[in-house]
Amino acid sequence: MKLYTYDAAPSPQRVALYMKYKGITIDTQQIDMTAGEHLGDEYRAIVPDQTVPALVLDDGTVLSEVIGIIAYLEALYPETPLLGSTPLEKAMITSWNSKIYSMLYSSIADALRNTSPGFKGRALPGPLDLEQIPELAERAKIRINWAWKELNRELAKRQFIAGDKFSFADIDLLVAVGFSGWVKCKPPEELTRLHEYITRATAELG
Ligand SMILES: N[C@@H](CCC(=O)N[C@@H](CS)C(=O)NCC(=O)O)C(=O)O
Repeated sequence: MKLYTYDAAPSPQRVALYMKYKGITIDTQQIDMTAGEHLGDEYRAIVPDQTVPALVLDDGTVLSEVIGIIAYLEALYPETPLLGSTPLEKAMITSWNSKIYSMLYSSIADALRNTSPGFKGRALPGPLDLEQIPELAERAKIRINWAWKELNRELAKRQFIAGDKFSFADIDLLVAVGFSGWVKCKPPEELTRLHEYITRATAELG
């Protein structure tokens, strides 16, 4: 199998941190997003979604959703589980993965892509070219700030976001914290539980 990725981008970072934590190595090719390589014919022929990361399996199957890539790798490398072991752990981690995606990734991406000149005409990732809607960026910033408060409240209940063990949902959240810096919406200092959590979860990554 082969992984197409771009180290500087947040979705690829989620896969990279997972692989590092698990000690997995895969034949990897960087797709230079700044040069628009992901939009070129060559990459589109391999990955019609035109996004990174993408894992191409030996039978030609293309996995272009981060959670699909992680589910596949987790089944191949079950040691040190990061998607949970018990039914409850699995349900909690999957739920938080989805929540963090909608609360944070989609709103941070909206804030970035609806204002940045580099994303003019490309307000969403993927093959559909759409114009920017600056009002969506304003709404997105409200959603991001609300998400930090919600997460700070949730973290009163648990050590890690989906339970008392470090999981892939924590990788999702740590990468989202970094990504939020791209739109100057990092978690406010006064959310102390969230900041303590960031320190604790980052330490797990070694
Ligand atoms: N469906 C993917 C989306 C991945 C995604 O949005 N990747 C971004 C990089 S972080 C991308 O490829 N963007 C393409 C573009 O900006 O045109 C997921 O699992 O989250």
